[in-house]
Amino acid sequence: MADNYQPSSSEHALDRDCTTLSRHVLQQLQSFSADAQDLSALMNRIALAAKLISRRLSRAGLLEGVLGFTGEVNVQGESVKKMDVYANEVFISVFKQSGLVCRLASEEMEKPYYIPENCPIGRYTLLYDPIDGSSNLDINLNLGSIFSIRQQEGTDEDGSALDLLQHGRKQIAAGYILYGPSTMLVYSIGRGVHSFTLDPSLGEFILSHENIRVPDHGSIYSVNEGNFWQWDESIRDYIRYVHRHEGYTARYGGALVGDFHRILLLGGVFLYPGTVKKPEGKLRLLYETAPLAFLIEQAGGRASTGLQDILDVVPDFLHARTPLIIGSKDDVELVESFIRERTEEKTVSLTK
Ligand code: AHM
Ligand code: MG
Repeated sequence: MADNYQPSSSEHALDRDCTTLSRHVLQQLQSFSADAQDLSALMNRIALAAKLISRRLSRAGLLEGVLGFTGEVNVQGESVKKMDVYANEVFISVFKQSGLVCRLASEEMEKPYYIPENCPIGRYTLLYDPIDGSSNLDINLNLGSIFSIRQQEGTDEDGSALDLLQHGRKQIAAGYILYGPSTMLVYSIGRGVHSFTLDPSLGEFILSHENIRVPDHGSIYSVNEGNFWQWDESIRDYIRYVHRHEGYTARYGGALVGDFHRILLLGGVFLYPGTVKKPEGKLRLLYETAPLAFLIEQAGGRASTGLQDILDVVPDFLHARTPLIIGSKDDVELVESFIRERTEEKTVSLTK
Protein backbone atom coordinates (compact mmCIF):
# COMPACT_ATOMS: atom_id res chain seq x y z
CA MET A 1 0.00 0.00 0.00
CA ALA A 2 1.28 3.55 -0.86
CA ASP A 3 2.76 5.65 1.98
CA ASN A 4 0.41 8.54 1.30
CA TYR A 5 -2.68 6.38 1.67
CA GLN A 6 -5.82 8.48 2.41
CA PRO A 7 -8.99 6.84 3.72
CA SER A 8 -11.86 7.09 1.22
CA SER A 9 -15.38 8.18 2.15
CA SER A 10 -16.52 4.56 2.05
CA GLU A 11 -13.82 3.75 4.58
CA HIS A 12 -15.33 6.31 6.98
CA ALA A 13 -18.72 4.64 6.55
CA LEU A 14 -17.08 1.27 7.16
CA ASP A 15 -15.42 2.59 10.31
CA ARG A 16 -18.81 3.58 11.62
CA ASP A 17 -20.27 0.18 10.70
CA CYS A 18 -17.45 -1.45 12.61
CA THR A 19 -18.17 0.54 15.78
CA THR A 20 -19.76 -2.32 17.64
CA LEU A 21 -20.69 -2.15 21.27
CA SER A 22 -17.66 -4.01 22.63
CA ARG A 23 -15.27 -1.88 20.53
CA HIS A 24 -17.01 1.30 21.69
CA VAL A 25 -16.52 0.38 25.36
CA LEU A 26 -12.79 -0.07 24.78
CA GLN A 27 -12.62 3.22 22.86
CA GLN A 28 -14.39 4.99 25.72
CA LEU A 29 -11.97 3.63 28.29
CA GLN A 30 -8.96 4.16 26.01
CA SER A 31 -7.42 1.09 27.50
CA PHE A 32 -6.96 -2.63 27.08
CA SER A 33 -6.62 -3.16 30.84
CA ALA A 34 -8.29 -6.16 32.47
CA ASP A 35 -11.11 -3.92 33.78
CA ALA A 36 -11.74 -2.46 30.34
CA GLN A 37 -11.75 -5.93 28.76
CA ASP A 38 -14.21 -7.10 31.43
CA LEU A 39 -16.58 -4.23 30.83
CA SER A 40 -16.39 -4.71 27.09
CA ALA A 41 -17.10 -8.44 27.46
CA LEU A 42 -19.99 -7.71 29.83
CA MET A 43 -21.61 -5.38 27.31
CA ASN A 44 -21.08 -7.96 24.61
CA ARG A 45 -22.99 -10.54 26.66
CA ILE A 46 -25.80 -8.08 27.33
CA ALA A 47 -25.97 -7.49 23.58
CA LEU A 48 -26.33 -11.24 23.08
CA ALA A 49 -29.21 -11.33 25.60
CA ALA A 50 -30.81 -8.44 23.70
CA LYS A 51 -30.53 -10.30 20.39
CA LEU A 52 -32.05 -13.48 21.84
CA ILE A 53 -35.00 -11.62 23.38
CA SER A 54 -35.48 -9.49 20.28
CA ARG A 55 -35.51 -12.59 18.07
CA ARG A 56 -38.21 -14.23 20.18
CA LEU A 57 -40.32 -11.07 20.36
CA SER A 58 -40.16 -10.53 16.60
CA ARG A 59 -41.91 -13.88 16.02
CA ALA A 60 -43.99 -13.98 19.21
CA GLY A 61 -47.36 -14.00 17.43
CA LEU A 62 -46.35 -17.02 15.34
CA LEU A 63 -44.85 -19.28 17.99
CA GLU A 64 -46.62 -21.43 20.53
CA GLY A 65 -46.13 -20.73 24.23
CA VAL A 66 -44.58 -17.27 23.95
CA LEU A 67 -47.42 -14.90 24.79
CA GLY A 68 -49.74 -14.90 27.79
CA PHE A 69 -49.42 -15.58 31.51
CA THR A 70 -47.73 -18.49 33.25
CA GLY A 71 -50.29 -18.53 36.06
CA GLU A 72 -47.58 -17.67 38.62
CA VAL A 73 -47.27 -14.50 40.70
CA ASN A 74 -43.81 -12.98 41.23
CA VAL A 75 -42.18 -11.56 44.36
CA GLN A 76 -43.76 -8.19 43.51
CA GLY A 77 -47.25 -9.74 43.62
CA GLU A 78 -47.63 -9.30 39.84
CA SER A 79 -48.86 -11.97 37.41
CA VAL A 80 -45.91 -13.40 35.50
CA LYS A 81 -45.94 -13.62 31.73
CA LYS A 82 -44.16 -16.33 29.76
CA MET A 83 -41.84 -13.79 28.18
CA ASP A 84 -40.87 -12.47 31.65
CA VAL A 85 -39.64 -15.96 32.52
CA TYR A 86 -37.88 -16.48 29.19
CA ALA A 87 -36.10 -13.13 29.28
CA ASN A 88 -35.07 -13.64 32.89
CA GLU A 89 -33.49 -16.99 31.95
CA VAL A 90 -31.77 -15.51 28.90
CA PHE A 91 -29.73 -13.16 31.07
CA ILE A 92 -28.76 -16.03 33.38
CA SER A 93 -27.78 -18.25 30.44
CA VAL A 94 -25.61 -15.69 28.68
CA PHE A 95 -23.63 -15.06 31.85
CA LYS A 96 -23.07 -18.74 32.73
CA GLN A 97 -19.42 -19.69 32.30
CA SER A 98 -18.60 -16.09 31.45
CA GLY A 99 -16.25 -15.72 34.39
CA LEU A 100 -17.62 -12.18 34.67
CA VAL A 101 -20.78 -12.10 36.72
CA CYS A 102 -21.00 -13.99 39.98
CA ARG A 103 -24.50 -12.89 40.87
CA LEU A 104 -27.62 -11.66 39.09
CA ALA A 105 -30.57 -9.94 40.70
CA SER A 106 -33.78 -9.28 38.85
CA GLU A 107 -37.26 -8.08 39.47
CA GLU A 108 -38.52 -11.59 38.67
CA MET A 109 -36.43 -13.39 41.34
CA GLU A 110 -37.01 -13.15 45.06
CA LYS A 111 -33.33 -13.63 45.86
CA PRO A 112 -30.16 -13.04 43.82
CA TYR A 113 -29.06 -15.90 41.59
CA TYR A 114 -25.47 -17.06 42.08
CA ILE A 115 -23.40 -18.67 39.35
CA PRO A 116 -20.93 -20.52 41.57
CA GLU A 117 -18.52 -21.44 38.75
CA ASN A 118 -18.02 -17.71 38.04
CA CYS A 119 -17.69 -16.57 41.62
CA PRO A 120 -14.00 -17.14 42.23
CA ILE A 121 -13.20 -14.55 39.55
CA GLY A 122 -16.50 -12.89 38.60
CA ARG A 123 -16.38 -9.51 40.29
CA TYR A 124 -19.67 -8.08 39.10
CA THR A 125 -23.37 -8.23 39.87
CA LEU A 126 -25.88 -7.70 37.11
CA LEU A 127 -29.20 -6.16 38.12
CA TYR A 128 -31.97 -6.19 35.55
CA ASP A 129 -35.60 -5.91 34.63
CA PRO A 130 -35.84 -8.60 31.93
CA ILE A 131 -39.05 -7.34 30.32
CA ASP A 132 -40.15 -3.85 31.11
CA GLY A 133 -43.67 -2.83 30.10
CA SER A 134 -45.08 -6.36 30.24
CA SER A 135 -48.61 -5.06 29.64
CA ASN A 136 -47.53 -4.28 26.06
CA LEU A 137 -46.43 -7.89 25.43
CA ASP A 138 -49.59 -9.40 24.01
CA ILE A 139 -50.44 -6.40 21.81
CA ASN A 140 -47.14 -6.08 19.91
CA LEU A 141 -46.17 -2.70 21.28
CA ASN A 142 -42.77 -1.54 22.41
CA LEU A 143 -41.03 -3.18 25.34
CA GLY A 144 -37.69 -2.94 27.03
CA SER A 145 -35.06 -4.54 29.24
CA ILE A 146 -33.15 -2.46 31.80
CA PHE A 147 -29.73 -3.34 33.23
CA SER A 148 -27.22 -2.11 35.72
CA ILE A 149 -23.75 -3.36 36.66
CA ARG A 150 -22.26 -3.03 40.12
CA GLN A 151 -19.02 -4.24 41.60
CA GLN A 152 -19.67 -7.22 43.82
CA GLU A 153 -18.73 -6.34 47.39
CA GLY A 154 -20.39 -9.14 49.35
CA THR A 155 -20.29 -12.89 49.17
CA ASP A 156 -23.32 -13.83 51.24
CA GLU A 157 -25.32 -16.55 49.58
CA ASP A 158 -28.28 -16.45 51.96
CA GLY A 159 -30.05 -14.04 49.65
CA SER A 160 -29.74 -10.93 51.76
CA ALA A 161 -27.14 -9.37 49.39
CA LEU A 162 -26.59 -6.49 51.80
CA ASP A 163 -23.87 -4.96 49.61
CA LEU A 164 -26.53 -4.15 47.01
CA LEU A 165 -28.34 -1.91 49.49
CA GLN A 166 -26.28 1.11 48.50
CA HIS A 167 -26.93 4.27 46.52
CA GLY A 168 -27.04 4.37 42.74
CA ARG A 169 -23.76 6.23 42.37
CA LYS A 170 -22.19 2.81 42.95
CA GLN A 171 -23.32 1.71 39.49
CA ILE A 172 -20.45 1.09 37.08
CA ALA A 173 -22.65 0.94 34.01
CA ALA A 174 -26.33 1.04 33.17
CA GLY A 175 -28.54 0.98 30.13
CA TYR A 176 -31.58 -0.41 28.43
CA ILE A 177 -32.67 -2.26 25.35
CA LEU A 178 -35.66 -0.93 23.47
CA TYR A 179 -37.60 -3.47 21.41
CA GLY A 180 -39.38 -1.11 19.01
CA PRO A 181 -39.53 -0.89 15.22
CA SER A 182 -35.80 -1.49 15.51
CA THR A 183 -33.99 -2.89 18.53
CA MET A 184 -31.76 -0.35 20.22
CA LEU A 185 -29.30 -0.56 23.06
CA VAL A 186 -28.52 2.59 25.03
CA TYR A 187 -25.75 2.52 27.62
CA SER A 188 -23.39 4.53 29.76
CA ILE A 189 -20.26 3.59 31.65
CA GLY A 190 -20.15 7.04 33.19
CA ARG A 191 -18.76 8.67 30.04
CA GLY A 192 -21.84 9.97 28.31
CA VAL A 193 -24.81 8.12 26.87
CA HIS A 194 -24.60 6.30 23.55
CA SER A 195 -27.13 4.41 21.46
CA PHE A 196 -26.69 1.43 19.20
CA THR A 197 -29.11 -0.04 16.68
CA LEU A 198 -29.29 -3.75 15.95
CA ASP A 199 -28.53 -4.36 12.29
CA PRO A 200 -30.33 -7.69 11.71
CA SER A 201 -28.31 -8.38 8.56
CA LEU A 202 -25.06 -8.26 10.57
CA GLY A 203 -26.48 -9.46 13.87
CA GLU A 204 -24.56 -6.64 15.54
CA PHE A 205 -25.38 -3.51 17.46
CA ILE A 206 -23.86 -0.60 15.53
CA LEU A 207 -23.27 2.86 16.96
CA SER A 208 -26.09 5.18 15.97
CA HIS A 209 -25.84 8.20 18.29
CA GLU A 210 -22.89 9.20 20.46
CA ASN A 211 -23.04 11.52 23.49
CA ILE A 212 -26.79 11.99 23.65
CA ARG A 213 -27.77 15.16 25.53
CA VAL A 214 -31.29 15.65 26.85
CA PRO A 215 -32.60 19.20 26.20
CA ASP A 216 -32.94 21.35 29.36
CA HIS A 217 -36.65 21.67 28.68
CA GLY A 218 -39.16 19.82 26.53
CA SER A 219 -42.88 19.98 25.87
CA ILE A 220 -43.68 16.35 26.72
CA TYR A 221 -45.11 15.19 30.04
CA SER A 222 -45.48 11.46 30.35
CA VAL A 223 -47.61 10.03 33.14
CA ASN A 224 -50.56 7.71 33.71
CA GLU A 225 -53.21 10.32 34.44
CA GLY A 226 -55.70 7.58 35.35
CA ASN A 227 -53.99 7.65 38.75
CA PHE A 228 -54.88 11.32 39.32
CA TRP A 229 -57.36 10.47 42.08
CA GLN A 230 -54.70 8.59 44.05
CA TRP A 231 -51.93 11.20 43.89
CA ASP A 232 -50.74 13.63 46.45
CA GLU A 233 -52.10 17.15 45.93
CA SER A 234 -48.65 18.39 44.80
CA ILE A 235 -48.65 16.12 41.72
CA ARG A 236 -52.20 17.17 40.95
CA ASP A 237 -51.04 20.81 41.19
CA TYR A 238 -48.37 20.11 38.57
CA ILE A 239 -50.83 18.37 36.23
CA ARG A 240 -53.31 21.24 36.61
CA TYR A 241 -50.44 23.59 35.77
CA VAL A 242 -49.58 21.82 32.48
CA HIS A 243 -53.28 21.62 31.58
CA ARG A 244 -53.57 25.39 31.96
CA HIS A 245 -50.42 26.43 30.12
CA GLU A 246 -49.60 26.44 26.45
CA GLY A 247 -46.70 24.36 25.19
CA TYR A 248 -47.28 20.96 26.81
CA THR A 249 -48.20 17.71 25.16
CA ALA A 250 -48.96 14.32 26.77
CA ARG A 251 -47.37 11.05 25.69
CA TYR A 252 -47.63 7.73 27.54
CA GLY A 253 -46.90 4.29 26.12
CA GLY A 254 -47.14 2.03 29.20
CA ALA A 255 -43.51 0.88 28.92
CA LEU A 256 -41.02 2.92 30.89
CA VAL A 257 -38.15 2.23 28.49
CA GLY A 258 -40.10 3.59 25.51
CA ASP A 259 -41.39 6.61 27.40
CA PHE A 260 -37.93 7.31 28.80
CA HIS A 261 -36.31 6.98 25.37
CA ARG A 262 -38.67 9.61 23.96
CA ILE A 263 -37.83 12.00 26.81
CA LEU A 264 -34.09 11.34 26.46
CA LEU A 265 -34.17 12.32 22.80
CA LEU A 266 -36.82 15.05 22.79
CA GLY A 267 -36.85 16.43 26.34
CA GLY A 268 -39.68 16.72 28.82
CA VAL A 269 -40.51 14.76 31.93
CA PHE A 270 -41.69 11.25 32.83
CA LEU A 271 -43.45 10.77 36.15
CA TYR A 272 -44.46 7.71 38.11
CA PRO A 273 -45.34 9.30 41.44
CA GLY A 274 -46.23 7.58 44.67
CA THR A 275 -49.82 7.47 45.71
CA VAL A 276 -51.37 8.25 49.06
CA LYS A 277 -51.61 4.51 49.78
CA LYS A 278 -48.27 3.61 48.17
CA PRO A 279 -45.96 6.58 48.70
CA GLU A 280 -43.08 4.75 47.02
CA GLY A 281 -44.98 4.20 43.75
CA LYS A 282 -44.62 1.24 41.39
CA LEU A 283 -41.12 1.31 39.94
CA ARG A 284 -38.21 -0.57 41.50
CA LEU A 285 -35.07 1.27 42.49
CA LEU A 286 -32.35 -1.27 41.71
CA TYR A 287 -33.75 -2.54 38.41
CA GLU A 288 -35.57 0.46 36.98
CA THR A 289 -35.24 3.91 38.54
CA ALA A 290 -31.54 3.89 39.52
CA PRO A 291 -30.25 2.64 36.11
CA LEU A 292 -32.32 5.23 34.24
CA ALA A 293 -31.25 7.93 36.71
CA PHE A 294 -27.61 7.03 35.97
CA LEU A 295 -28.28 7.49 32.24
CA ILE A 296 -30.22 10.74 32.50
CA GLU A 297 -27.56 12.37 34.69
CA GLN A 298 -24.95 11.32 32.14
CA ALA A 299 -27.09 12.99 29.46
CA GLY A 300 -27.34 16.26 31.42
CA GLY A 301 -30.82 15.70 32.88
CA ARG A 302 -32.19 14.93 36.35
CA ALA A 303 -33.94 12.10 38.18
CA SER A 304 -35.68 12.71 41.48
CA THR A 305 -38.13 11.16 43.91
CA GLY A 306 -39.50 14.67 44.29
CA LEU A 307 -37.51 15.25 47.45
CA GLN A 308 -34.18 13.58 46.73
CA ASP A 309 -32.00 12.64 43.75
CA ILE A 310 -32.74 9.04 42.80
CA LEU A 311 -29.02 8.24 42.75
CA ASP A 312 -28.77 9.16 46.45
CA VAL A 313 -31.54 6.81 47.56
CA VAL A 314 -30.34 3.83 49.61
CA PRO A 315 -32.85 0.97 49.44
CA ASP A 316 -33.98 -0.87 52.59
CA PHE A 317 -34.38 -4.10 50.69
CA LEU A 318 -33.68 -5.57 47.28
CA HIS A 319 -37.05 -4.91 45.69
CA ALA A 320 -37.60 -1.43 47.15
CA ARG A 321 -39.55 1.06 45.04
CA THR A 322 -39.25 4.82 44.58
CA PRO A 323 -41.38 7.53 43.01
CA LEU A 324 -39.78 8.69 39.77
CA ILE A 325 -39.61 12.13 38.16
CA ILE A 326 -37.05 11.99 35.36
CA GLY A 327 -36.05 13.95 32.30
CA SER A 328 -35.06 17.49 31.36
CA LYS A 329 -33.46 19.48 34.17
CA ASP A 330 -35.92 22.39 34.11
CA ASP A 331 -38.99 20.17 33.87
CA VAL A 332 -37.93 17.94 36.78
CA GLU A 333 -37.24 21.08 38.83
CA LEU A 334 -40.70 22.44 38.06
CA VAL A 335 -42.35 19.25 39.39
CA GLU A 336 -40.10 19.39 42.47
CA SER A 337 -41.15 22.99 43.13
CA PHE A 338 -44.80 21.90 43.43
CA ILE A 339 -43.80 19.09 45.80
CA ARG A 340 -41.67 21.42 47.93
CA GLU A 341 -44.48 23.93 48.20
CA ARG A 342 -46.95 21.37 49.56
CA THR A 343 -44.32 19.83 51.86
CA GLU A 344 -43.59 23.25 53.36
CA GLU A 345 -47.31 23.89 53.84
CA LYS A 346 -47.67 20.56 55.67
CA THR A 347 -44.67 21.35 57.89
CA VAL A 348 -46.09 24.78 58.78
CA SER A 349 -49.51 23.37 59.63
CA LEU A 350 -47.91 20.64 61.81
CA THR A 351 -45.86 23.18 63.79
CA LYS A 352 -48.91 25.44 64.47
P1 AHM B 1 -43.15 -4.04 34.56
O1 AHM B 1 -41.66 -3.95 34.63
O2 AHM B 1 -43.70 -5.12 35.43
O3 AHM B 1 -43.67 -4.09 33.18
O4 AHM B 1 -43.75 -2.70 35.25
C1 AHM B 1 -43.23 -1.44 34.98
C2 AHM B 1 -44.08 -0.70 33.98
C3 AHM B 1 -43.33 0.44 33.33
O5 AHM B 1 -42.72 0.01 32.16
C4 AHM B 1 -44.39 1.45 33.04
O6 AHM B 1 -43.91 2.76 33.04
C5 AHM B 1 -45.37 1.22 34.13
O7 AHM B 1 -45.16 -0.09 34.62
C6 AHM B 1 -46.76 1.33 33.66
O8 AHM B 1 -47.61 1.19 34.73
P2 AHM B 1 -49.14 1.64 34.66
O9 AHM B 1 -49.85 0.63 33.83
O10 AHM B 1 -49.58 1.64 36.10
O11 AHM B 1 -49.18 3.02 34.06
MG1 MG C 1 -40.26 -2.79 34.60
